[in-house]
Amino acid sequence: MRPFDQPIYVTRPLLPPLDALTARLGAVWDSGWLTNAGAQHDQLESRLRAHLDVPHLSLFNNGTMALTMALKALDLTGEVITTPFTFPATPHALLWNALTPVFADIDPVTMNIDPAAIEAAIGSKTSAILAVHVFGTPCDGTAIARIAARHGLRVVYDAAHAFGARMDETPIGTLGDVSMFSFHATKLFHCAEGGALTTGDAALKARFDLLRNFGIEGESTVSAPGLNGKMNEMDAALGLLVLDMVAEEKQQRAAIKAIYSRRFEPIDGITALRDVANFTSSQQYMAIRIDGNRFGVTRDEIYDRLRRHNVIARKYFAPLCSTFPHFENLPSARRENLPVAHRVVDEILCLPLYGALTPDTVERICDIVEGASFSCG
Ligand code: T4K
Repeated sequence: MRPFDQPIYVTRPLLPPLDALTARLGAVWDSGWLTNAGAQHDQLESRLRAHLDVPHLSLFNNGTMALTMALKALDLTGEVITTPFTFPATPHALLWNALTPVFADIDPVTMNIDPAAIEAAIGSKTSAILAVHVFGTPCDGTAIARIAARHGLRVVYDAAHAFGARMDETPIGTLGDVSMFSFHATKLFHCAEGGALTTGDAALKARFDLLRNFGIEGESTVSAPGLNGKMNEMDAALGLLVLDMVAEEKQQRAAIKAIYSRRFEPIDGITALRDVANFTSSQQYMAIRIDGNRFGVTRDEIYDRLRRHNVIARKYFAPLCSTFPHFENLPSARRENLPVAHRVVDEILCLPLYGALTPDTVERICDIVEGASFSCG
């Protein structure tokens, strides 16, 4: 099979018509107001609050800064239980708050942190749980809430992948004390760079807004050690236009995922991540697991073969965070403590998923994946 002429990436950003963006930027130019809670920012904040169906929302300049500020606002101390199977930003936000991550193993199906492993990891210094809705699949929020209540812990969700997801009609951003969303260009909804925190607690929302603006309360009062987490007007203007495109993009992505699922369903050794019951998906990633023993070809071989055909799949989240040099000496980072995560990270592959992919391209990508088995098996 011939390689694709152009690279097929794991995702492509939604791009509104350039003249629509130019018109919005015209309003920004006319106002002479480029950042620090301008009109675009305020409009996006209230539209996202409605879209995500959450009581309070604060915009940030990226998801990592938002998460770092969330942990600061909660005034956490000591140790925080988290997953090793996530993007580096998750445990790094803990380090920037002088908190020690305690890695707990993941569920073999959802790939989210396993509530039983959380419970086993709780110690005298534990102050919170930092869970990630991996690839947009919701964590077991009920079990996590029960554990947190029993041990007096705060709960923070990294919902970077879970924009617009719902569980039994519950908006994902209402779980826990606070949820973080990423609006990076690689996300379904994006502002080029951006992020948000959502919470049900008005006092926490006020704290987020203080911390993202250097801790400045008034012209002559600085009351907290804040940083610069503000979203600028250009990013907010882009976000307002992208938000109008999200519903159609989700439908297109659902159709593409259906093709992948149909093709992989009968194949022994390839498992497509399934949406859990009563769940509205964020349609963020098309993740598959490849069991090299059953399929006859390893994940890495398929990844390389896709690359040779100009398909740039991604091994999110390899390497495991617990293997980074700054974490590997933690007792919780030992391989024996994280057997499921170590297996999953060797099997995972995220395939291209974005609305502009044609069905023909998706079928060809499946052919390449399957062909790897035929040529080597
Ligand atoms: N928590 C979790 C669980 C996360 O996944 C992330 C971010 C965060 C926290 C932190 O949120 P932010 O601070 O980023 O808001 C990308 C993204 O940069 C990152 O936001 C994302 N997760 C992660 C899963 O993916 P890379 O290193 O894979 O990015 P990159 O540049 O290789 O892009 C991936 C592909 O996307 C490219 O091969 C092509 C395509 N692409 C990318 C960009 C930037 C485009 O087509 N256009 C573009 O402008 O991390």
